[in-house]
Parts: sequence; C-alpha cells; structure tokens
Amino acid sequence: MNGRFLGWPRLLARLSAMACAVALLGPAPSSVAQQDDDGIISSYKDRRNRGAEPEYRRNTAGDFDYYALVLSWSPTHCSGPAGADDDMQCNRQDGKRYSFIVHGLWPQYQRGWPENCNRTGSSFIPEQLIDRTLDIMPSKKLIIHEYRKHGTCSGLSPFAYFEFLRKEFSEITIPDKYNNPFESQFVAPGELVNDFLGVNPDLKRDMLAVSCGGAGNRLKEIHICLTKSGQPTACGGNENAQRMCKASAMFIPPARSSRVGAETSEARDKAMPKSPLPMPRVIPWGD
Ligand code: U2P
Repeated sequence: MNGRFLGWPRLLARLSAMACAVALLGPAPSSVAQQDDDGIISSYKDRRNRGAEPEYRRNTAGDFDYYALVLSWSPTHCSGPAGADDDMQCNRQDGKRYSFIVHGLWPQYQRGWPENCNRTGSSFIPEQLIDRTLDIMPSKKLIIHEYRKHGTCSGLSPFAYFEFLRKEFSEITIPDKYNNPFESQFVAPGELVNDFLGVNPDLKRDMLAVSCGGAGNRLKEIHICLTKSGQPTACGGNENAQRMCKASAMFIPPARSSRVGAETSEARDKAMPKSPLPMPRVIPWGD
C-alpha cells in the first residue's frame, strides 16, 4: 500500500511512534550546547560551580576529585594593575624578589570546582599561621581568600591545609632558569613544561598546565595536579588545553624587588632570540 494513503489507526500509530522518538532523542540540534572560545561547553560554564556537580556533592567540604597546586609568576602579577596595590610582593624595601609563588591549592572536580564550602570547625586563620606562610604566599589578603574559597573545600583545618600546601610546594623543584631571573625570557609553554619535567622525575606531561595572558602573552601560572593525598596525577577538564596557554611563546618578565624600573623594551630586545621567523608581537606594558 502507498504510504501516503494510510488508514486512520495506522496514521495515529505512526504519529505516536514519532512523538516517542523525539522525546527519546532530546531537543533539536539548534539547542545543543556550543563549545565556546575557552573550551568550556557554554551551558556548563554558566553553572560550573552551581550545577556542574550533583546537588549532594556540590561545595561539600572534602568531596572533590583532585588538587591543582597553582604557582603564580609573581613578576607578571606585579607588572599588571593588581601589583600597584600589593607592596608586600611587588614593592619590597628589603630587596627580596619573588619568582614562582603559591597562588593556591585548589580542590577540583573533573570539570569545575567547589568553592566556599561549609566545614565543621573554625575557618579563622591565626596571625602566626599567616606570618609563617608569607614566604611562599606573600600576601595576607591572598592567604585568607584562598583558604576561605578553596581551603574550606579541602575539608582540612587552616593549619592542616597550609601545612599540606607547603609540603606539596616544597616537593616541586623549580628549574634554575625560573629562580629569580634578572633577564626577560621568551619561552614556549611546552618548553616550560619540559624544563619542569627535566628536574621533577615524578611529573608527567599531562600533570602540568601553563596559563598566560595580557601584553605579549605573559606567563601567568602553572597548575600541577595532585591526588588528594598529594601524589602527582593527570589534570582534569579545568586544565584542558583549550583553557591554558595557546601562545607559541610567552614573555617571562624578570624577578624584581620593586616596581621601579620595570623591564624596558631594550631588555626585551636583548632577550628576544634572533630568528628569521616572525616573533610574537610584544605590546609594551608601562615603559
Ligand atoms: O580563573 C579565575 C579564577 O577562578 C578560580 N579558578 C579558576 C580555575 C580553576 O580551575 N579553579 C579555580 O578556582 C581562581 O580563583 P581565585 O582562587 O584566584 O579566587 C582563578 O583565579
């Protein structure tokens, strides 16, 4: 029989089968979540801290998948606008210089992360704990903020969290060329990862991620991923390549004790390797 001439009962049966198929297949392709430019599904991004995890898990102290130990390149922070308000780190009177400092130890879900968790016990950070953490996290405001936002989600007390953070940081060897360099450097993100792998035999390539940004693609941070007990482990979706540094070369400003005399274009020219290939365009920042 020709399909165009179905009897009423068969037509109704076909229509209801089609309705079931639509319900099972879900919404039309036009409403499927789109991948946006930083690599996160946009509908997921909007709810990454609110809805990415099931309700019972969300922002529950101690319930997360891995840690990111985040090391910040202090000279980049100090050469940006935030550095102007941060004399302890960026405008030292005692000549002390910072290179990689600890930004935080972040409990992460495979995608997204918990923050500001409720935990039993006080979240007050005693002054003496702040004072003895300043050598690796040189900002009182940062120490308090990081514990409230991330430390509470570790499930650890302030003492235990900062002790763990210090231990994990001390187990990472910083390659020599990133220890208080006097000169500007241009380094590809992959080269920085190789430098770390070279002096940290327990790390593998997928356990590290590099972020950059701002004028001349400055090195901002590296994430080193750890299990809950502090063993190096593969990073998760938060360190997805799309979200990290995509530049072919990063500008790494030198370590300085004060903002005065921020790197000049001559220093950058000196550091720029001579190559017949086009180099990244460096937009001067404050000189
Ligand atoms: O990226 C902007 C800020 O979001 C928080 N962040 C980012 C990525 C990630 O994987 N986990 C995470 O917590 C950081 O917030 P902060 O600790 O600085 O307040 C990051 O700086």
